[in-house]
Amino acid sequence: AELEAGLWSALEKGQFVLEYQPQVRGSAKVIGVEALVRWRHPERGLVSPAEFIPIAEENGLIVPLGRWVIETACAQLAAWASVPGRAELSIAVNVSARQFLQPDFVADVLGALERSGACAQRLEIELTESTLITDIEQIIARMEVLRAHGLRFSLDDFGTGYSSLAYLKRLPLDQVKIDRSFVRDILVDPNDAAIATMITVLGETLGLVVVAEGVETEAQRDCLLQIGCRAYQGFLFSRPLGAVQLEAFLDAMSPQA
Ligand code: G
Ligand code: G
Ligand code: MN
Ligand code: NA
Repeated sequence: AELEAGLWSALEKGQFVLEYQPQVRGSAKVIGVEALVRWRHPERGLVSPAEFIPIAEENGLIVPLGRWVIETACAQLAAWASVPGRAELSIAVNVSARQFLQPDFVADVLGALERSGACAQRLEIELTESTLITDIEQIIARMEVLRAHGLRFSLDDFGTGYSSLAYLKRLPLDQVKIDRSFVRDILVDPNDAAIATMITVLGETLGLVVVAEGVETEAQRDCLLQIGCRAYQGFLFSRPLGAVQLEAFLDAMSPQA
C-alpha cells in the first residue's frame, strides 16, 4: 500500500527509468536490446518491476506507465537512428495484457513512432503467454495491424504458460524467447534441455528467431548453441544497463562503430 501511494506520483515526478539489456547473436553481435523499467524510489533506491508492475496492472497505472515506456523507447531509437553502428539496433518493450487491450493502444504506439520519428521496424513488442488467455482473436487482430506498420512481436517467457503450441501456430510472431527457468539448469536437467531443444526446433520450423533468456555462463551458451539456438540474452553478456552505460558497452563490443 505504501508502494502504491508513491507509484501514482512517480510518473509525473519522472522517477521511472529504462534500462536496456543487450540481445546477442553468435558470440558478440548485439542485435537489439530489451527495455526494462525501473522505479528510482526516493527512499528505496531502484525498485524492480517485479514489485511494482503487478500493482500497476491492478490499479490501472500500467496504461500511462506503458505509454511512457514506449515513448521513451521511441525517443531512444530516434536518437540512435543517425549514429553509425546503432541505427540497426532494435528495442523490445514488454507490454502487459491490460495495456495491449486498451482501445487506444494501436493509436498510442503509432503516435509515439510518428512524434519521435523512430522507425517502426526497430520496435518490438514482447507479449507473455499469460497476456494471451483473454480475447485471443482481438489480440491477433491488433498484432496484425501493428505488424502491417512494420512492428515485430516476440513471445516472452515461452513454455511457462498455457496452450503454448497452439499459440505459437496461431499468433503472427517474429520471435520466441526460451524462458530463463529452462536455461538455468539446462546442463544438469535433461528435461530442461529437452524443452529448450523442442522450443528451438519448433521456433525455427515456424520461421521464428529463437532467443534464450537468462544465459549466465559460457557452458549454458555452448549447450544452447549445440541444440541450435544462436541468440541469447543474459548476465553472461550484460546486465540491464542505463542508457549511458549501454553506449559504453556497445562501443566496447564494436570499437570502430
Ligand atoms: O528487469 P526485471 O528482471 O526486474 O523484470 C521483472 C519483470 O518485469 C519481467 O517479467 C519483465 O518482463 C517485467 N517488466 C520489465 N519492464 C516492463 C515494462 O516496461 N512493462 C511491463 N509490462 N513489464 C515489464
Ligand atoms: O520476464 P522478462 O523476460 O521480461 O524478464 C526479464 C528479467 O530477467 C529482467 O528483470 C532481467 O533483470 C532478468 N534477467 C536478465 N538476464 C538474466 C540472467 O542472466 N539471469 C537472471 N537470473 N535474470 C536475468
Ligand atoms: Mn521480456
Ligand atoms: Na522472460
